[in-house]
Amino acid sequence: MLMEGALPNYFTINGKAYPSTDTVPMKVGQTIKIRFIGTNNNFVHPMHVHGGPFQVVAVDGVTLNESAKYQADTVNVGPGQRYDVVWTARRPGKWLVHCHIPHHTANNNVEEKGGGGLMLVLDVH
Ligand SMILES: [Cu+2]
Repeated sequence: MLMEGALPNYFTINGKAYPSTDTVPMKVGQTIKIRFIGTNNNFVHPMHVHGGPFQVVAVDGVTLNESAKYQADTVNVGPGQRYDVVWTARRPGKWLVHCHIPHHTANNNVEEKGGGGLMLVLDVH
């Protein structure tokens, strides 16, 4: 993949690049709250979850009123922004949480297991 000039070629979730990111075991019917935090100063990350939409329940540390909560399958997490989303495990499978920018799911062009960077697996049984 063509990289973007002098931009970094590693991106991390909780300090780890896929496939070293933590896999989260879940059972059908369980929910998980994912807190996306844009901890960098340069990038917007369109964070996406496979396997069905999530509900956005808080933005920038403020819990949304019931009527303001909304469904989405991607949130654009900019520098300093925080999104809390709740995702329900609907079906068994390995569902990816990842950034939609290909460069951000690469590990300096030496990807393993089909990806890298901003990616982790929700392993639903
Ligand atoms: Cu990204």
